[in-house]
Amino acid sequence: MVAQNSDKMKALAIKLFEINAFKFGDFKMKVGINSPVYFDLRVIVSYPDVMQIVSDLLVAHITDQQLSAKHVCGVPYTALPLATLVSVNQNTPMLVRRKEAKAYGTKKLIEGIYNAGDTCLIVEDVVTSGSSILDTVKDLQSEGIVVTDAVVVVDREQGGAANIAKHGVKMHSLFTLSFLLNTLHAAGKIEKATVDAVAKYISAVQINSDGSFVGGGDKSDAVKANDLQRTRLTYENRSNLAKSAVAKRLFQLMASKQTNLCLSADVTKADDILDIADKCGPYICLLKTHIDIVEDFSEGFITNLQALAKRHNFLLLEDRKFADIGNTVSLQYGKGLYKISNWADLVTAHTLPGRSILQGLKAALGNVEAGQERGVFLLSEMSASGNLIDDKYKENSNKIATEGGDIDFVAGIVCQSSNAFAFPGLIQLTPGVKIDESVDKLGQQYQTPELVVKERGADIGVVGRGIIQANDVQKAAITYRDRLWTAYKERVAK
Ligand code: S5P
Repeated sequence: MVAQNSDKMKALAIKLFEINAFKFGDFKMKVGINSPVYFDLRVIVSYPDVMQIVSDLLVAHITDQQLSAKHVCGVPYTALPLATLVSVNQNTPMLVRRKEAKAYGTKKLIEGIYNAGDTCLIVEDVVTSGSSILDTVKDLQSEGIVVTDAVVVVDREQGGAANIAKHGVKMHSLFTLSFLLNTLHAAGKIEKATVDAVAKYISAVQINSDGSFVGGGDKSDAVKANDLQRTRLTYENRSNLAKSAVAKRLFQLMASKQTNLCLSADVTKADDILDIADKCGPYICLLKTHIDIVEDFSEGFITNLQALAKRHNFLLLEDRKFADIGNTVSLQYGKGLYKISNWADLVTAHTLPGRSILQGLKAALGNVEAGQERGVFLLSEMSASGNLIDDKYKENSNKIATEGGDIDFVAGIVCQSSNAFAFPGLIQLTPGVKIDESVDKLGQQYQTPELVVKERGADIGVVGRGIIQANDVQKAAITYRDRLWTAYKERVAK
């Protein structure tokens, strides 16, 4: 790497992390096991400034390494726009490899003008085993094209360089995973524990080009030992990995106040809610409302509730469970009697309408000042017996929460089980918590604080009637706070 580009490289590493081109957590990989780091460089096409920097650095790297080839060819599909930019910037003709031969016409696998014996430089985004590069090399070689080098944006350092070297192709990477980890750590973006966990995993899981593991075995031990599984990380650590500003704030609040209790204040008189909020405020991280059950709603009530939230340091979650088209939820969130977006730090929403639910809610927010950010908890499971949610719905809900341009708005997921999502930057909110496991008359299913936190992955337990119907609400809040918090401490100490 040329010296003057080193600052640019560091800045780009941080930028890539900030735009979610890579994340830390516990992710399912193509090779069949989980990984503590996940790259998705597909997102960079949405950031022309990032595309520009990446392609400038690739061109500089190509010059620096003296890689002269007659053509460039990107590995489909993510690297195609990058290869295009490299081709245009250094005036090198491009070749395009099709993944499938056309069913009509020429049936060519390689598009562009070339002759047997021409040289070609491969451009790739992320390399794990190197198998995708080798697929492209094979198709080029069968046309008589000579490939000796590949320039790549990120080398995950899991054996890819050695695998492609066996086929006579040398890899030149802009970033190694180690460089990214060290840069993010030096910039205060990730903890030492994250760096160590990824490094440990990478050295344990080296992959052959056929997808098998070096040294054989299924490496399930390495996966079990994944220190970045969200349920093993502390709230402090996870606040650094969160993408939503409110999730960051809530994780920090939970850690400093030592509470993971959300009180569901499901009573119908404004003064009763204020009374419960005042008594239980010191022991909760969130106060959850159903504002449409309040019989004597007024703006003064909201002012008082916000004052209590400030005094006792908790956030407000309006459990509105939005579920309509974008335009309607935007109006329901920002307008009407309750003007929810004005006062609720967080709201809940169903994923039933798809991604537009996030866009609709966001549309209700104007310019948001720092400290006034808003967030949403998406429901991907329900505690009601006989609910219609199935595994596919759950999986798609997780995708909405973790992929796409609005994920900085998603603070967490409302669900009942630890397998609902993997990304540790999201908060699992689990309702249906009571000291005695039971079912109410209307199908609500309860589990104990210990079970939801230690077995079901809850980060925050939601307690309604377990507290509000107690003779002494404050004492009940303390009991639930203590039991949920102890369960969390035991979970992360394992
Ligand atoms: O699946 C769910 C999702 C939610 S947000 N199951 C739930 O019970 N809730 C809410 O949590 C519900 O609307 C209620 O406000 C609270 C549980 O109250 P409890 O009295 O049964 O503890």
